[in-house]
Amino acid sequence: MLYPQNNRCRTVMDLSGFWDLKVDAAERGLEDGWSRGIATDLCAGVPGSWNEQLSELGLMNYIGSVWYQTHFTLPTFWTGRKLILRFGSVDHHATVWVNGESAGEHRGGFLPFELDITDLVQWEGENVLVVRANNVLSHDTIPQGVSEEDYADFGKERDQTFPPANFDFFPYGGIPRPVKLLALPPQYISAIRVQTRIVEKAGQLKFAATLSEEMPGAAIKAVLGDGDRSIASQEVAQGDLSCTGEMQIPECRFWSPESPHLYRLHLSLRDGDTLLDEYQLEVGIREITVEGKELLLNGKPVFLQGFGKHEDFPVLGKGFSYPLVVKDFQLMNWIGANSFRTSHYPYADELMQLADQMGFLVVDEVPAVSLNLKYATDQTLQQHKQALTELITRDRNHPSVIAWSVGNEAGIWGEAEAVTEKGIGYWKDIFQHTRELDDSRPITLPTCVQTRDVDPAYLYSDFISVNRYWGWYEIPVKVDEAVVQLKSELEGLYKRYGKPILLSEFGADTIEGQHATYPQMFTEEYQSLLLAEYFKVIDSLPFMIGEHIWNFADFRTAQHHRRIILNKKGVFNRQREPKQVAFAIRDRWCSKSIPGEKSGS
Ligand code: BDP
Repeated sequence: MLYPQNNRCRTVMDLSGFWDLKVDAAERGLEDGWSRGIATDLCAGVPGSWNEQLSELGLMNYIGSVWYQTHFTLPTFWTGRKLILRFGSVDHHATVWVNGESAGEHRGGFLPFELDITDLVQWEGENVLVVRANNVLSHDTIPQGVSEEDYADFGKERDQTFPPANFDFFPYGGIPRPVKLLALPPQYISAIRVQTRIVEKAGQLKFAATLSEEMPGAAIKAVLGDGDRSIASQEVAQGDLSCTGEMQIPECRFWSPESPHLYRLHLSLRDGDTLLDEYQLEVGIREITVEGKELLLNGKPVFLQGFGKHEDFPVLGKGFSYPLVVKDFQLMNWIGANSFRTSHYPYADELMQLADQMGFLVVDEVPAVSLNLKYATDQTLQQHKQALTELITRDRNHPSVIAWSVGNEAGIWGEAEAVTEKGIGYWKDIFQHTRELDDSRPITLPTCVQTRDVDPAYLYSDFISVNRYWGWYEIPVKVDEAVVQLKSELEGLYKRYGKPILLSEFGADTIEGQHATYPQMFTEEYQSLLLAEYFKVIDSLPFMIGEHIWNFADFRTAQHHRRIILNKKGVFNRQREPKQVAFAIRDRWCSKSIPGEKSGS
């Protein structure tokens, strides 16, 4: 799926704004004809989650359907164009109508989808766009939902959250990312895939453009630009529905965190002298591999220093905000981070574009968080595969994406199925599906302590990712004992599987302003102590390829006695102010002689 772009052949209309809103707690909307239009005095900001912005109307903890509506008028010069409605994401299931006619639906949040509405619009007067967003999750969805019966089944009634959530972040709902209407030419480029490698010190760029239909006689002209210069060009004729080509760049500036150089690949689709369509893609030329105990970027070892993050901010919920992304990335630069994981779901397209520009190394995660294998069904597997397909087709051209994370902490419920036949078969299938979609990046799956050293993730991952809370959930307060466990566990995993390891989560809840002269959980000193001791372990193990602290910033969770409104493991608070530990991390990460490389390696 190509990100919307304005150019000589394409136009984008942004539908962000105040949309009408009507809550459908009784699920009567369909029957009562709301698809033709809703009558309401309420509105919500789109993009945005409905929860915090409308908490006064009782929507803070709402799980169910909410109907949204907006209007748009088409410019006459769009006549004859193909009209595509594009949602950056709807959490979690969307049903869409235009002028009362069904335009389609999409299951699964956090990922974009497009609907062709060319035949549904009217050219005179206003068009009515109605969307039903529903955030109900179940055993069959990705992520999975959870119920009272599930807690009882596992004897974990005290772990129940409000609203029920099978994960440790707030179950927001709504339309959190931009909605756009695209006017495409009748014949157009529908997808582009680029793959880059280094061959004998030169850059190699392979591209494949898919066309909307067969166009005998049409050809694609590809021009690779660097600043004002054109450095390579090629014309390729159509074979089936796609045009493929390959370029060599002898004096190549490879993409890396220290020098995130982007070339511009401009593709134009022509039939003789007629320009049918064009698209310009920013491409970074780089290669990422796992060899022995190292992660190599452009053939050199790279050490991932950064965070697990969340999309979360007061009032916005998971709503996209340009300034917030800039702020977070500036803070990551300030602290010396070169990497982050999109825990626990794909982040907004726009954020990924800035990661390319600013040179962050991203572990890109699908929303399969805390999968409970006991309850997983064929449908869960299908949804999981669909989410992976959508994620990879959306993000495969980003140089910043250096690995796919196919889930997070399966087996956290302690169910036997996670590590026996069912779990092993499930993950084998998921890893295979991912590799078929993209074999140019490593694949990983962060594990939890519950699945010990027999998690199927270890069998199939190219590098191992472990989330560990020794010194917090396990062996709290006795940090010296905790890190002994950590070290012996990491050594055991390396010995058994022989794969490099990323410590993909570790941290301590910390209330800014709380202090103690002795080890006291929740104080700023305790967070500093725990992280410092973890760093010593990491530095002593040659097979470690990175440290992702949990979390970049405090974030809202569902209500539970374990959480004081937020998960407080942030190095920054929810408003993005630094806690005390931020300065020590900055000293560590900024003092590395070569940014992005582990000192002494
Ligand atoms: C890990 C989860 C993460 C949680 C974290 C925590 O991967 O989503 O937020 O624990 O408890 O198990 O802080």
